[in-house]
Amino acid sequence: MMPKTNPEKPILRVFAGDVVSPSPVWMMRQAGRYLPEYKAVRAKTSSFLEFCYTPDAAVEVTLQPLRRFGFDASIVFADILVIPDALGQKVAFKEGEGPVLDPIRDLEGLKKLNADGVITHLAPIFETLKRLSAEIPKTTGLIGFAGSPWTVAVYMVEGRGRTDCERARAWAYRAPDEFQMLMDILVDATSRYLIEQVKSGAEILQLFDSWAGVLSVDQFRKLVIKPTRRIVEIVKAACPTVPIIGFPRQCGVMIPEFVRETGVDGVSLDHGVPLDWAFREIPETCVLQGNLDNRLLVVGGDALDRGVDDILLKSKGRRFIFNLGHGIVPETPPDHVQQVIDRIRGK
Ligand code: 1CP
Repeated sequence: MMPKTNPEKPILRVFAGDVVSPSPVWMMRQAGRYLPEYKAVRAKTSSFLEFCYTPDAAVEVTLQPLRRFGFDASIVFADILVIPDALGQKVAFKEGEGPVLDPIRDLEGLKKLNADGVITHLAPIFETLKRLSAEIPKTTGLIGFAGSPWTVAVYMVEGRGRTDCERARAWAYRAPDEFQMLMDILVDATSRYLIEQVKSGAEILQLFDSWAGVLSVDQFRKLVIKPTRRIVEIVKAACPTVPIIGFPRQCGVMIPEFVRETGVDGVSLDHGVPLDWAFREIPETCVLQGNLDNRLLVVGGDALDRGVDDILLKSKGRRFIFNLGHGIVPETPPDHVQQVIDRIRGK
């Protein structure tokens, strides 16, 4: 169990072992295009990565949802694809299309990756974290994050999002040693990146494994559980008290094994996971986070209230962090976010 680091922050109290009521709340992608004030700042920079590497802009858009909604945690504004960028792969974000990368599909491509400059390249993100830890309210937790090796590898190999990951899955079967090289590079770069985030002020870390659900059981153990466990070990060796949240999206019945084998302190659940089942199957030492359907947040009204109430009922008396099952989508009306916060806090 974690030491009681900062009793003023409800989210850290949950990790320290307390049942906190009402549960702390934050939302994945709480900064972003659903907020007009985000679009206004974003419009000033053409390249999305450059935007992530500009501390003035990144601090501002991280703070925007806190000002509006008073979330219990703030997540540093960056992206999971800064790691391939820092390794020397070409990464671009195209309007309406999302990320586009120069794909890596063979040993030649792997050999071009260079991990030496990762920390220097990502220095602006550490600067953003330092400023945020001075600027956020004293009751708000500061979350740092990275993509998990498998999910980042999917983008590196496929060259884009919205995929069924066929090339990455085939490569991992066809040439497991080569694919392992890629995973090793990512475990090393991601661990160093996360440790530096903690040194810069991150109080909690989240690992996003958005594509974990496409793997067979054997490959899930090899490409999700093992690398996650390595990262947890390396980060904990340097930063023993920082809570780490895993997010193995769409992994259903594999989630208890994921928690047991990786040593994460918390697990973020997608909306397909029955919360009562998760509370039964996952040891109480692991904090659960989740898992409102992000579509309900678009719909609003009574349906949204019922969705929130169901989660509140099932998580009553437990160590829990209220969140979505996946990130806020751009078409979400900001008022619906406020509706959820008010309902949780009984206003
Ligand atoms: O136009 C814009 O402004 C770009 C939209 C955008 C934003 C706001 C992208 C492009 N990334 C982000 C920020 C971001 N991404 C954050 C910090 C903001 C916050 O949470 O408040 C975080 C935590 C992420 C994480 C991320 N990026 C994930 C994991 C979570 C998830 O959604 O599954 C993934 C898969 C990405 C890749 C990515 N970056 C951007 C897009 C549109 C995507 C998804 C592409 C796809 O469809 O596969």
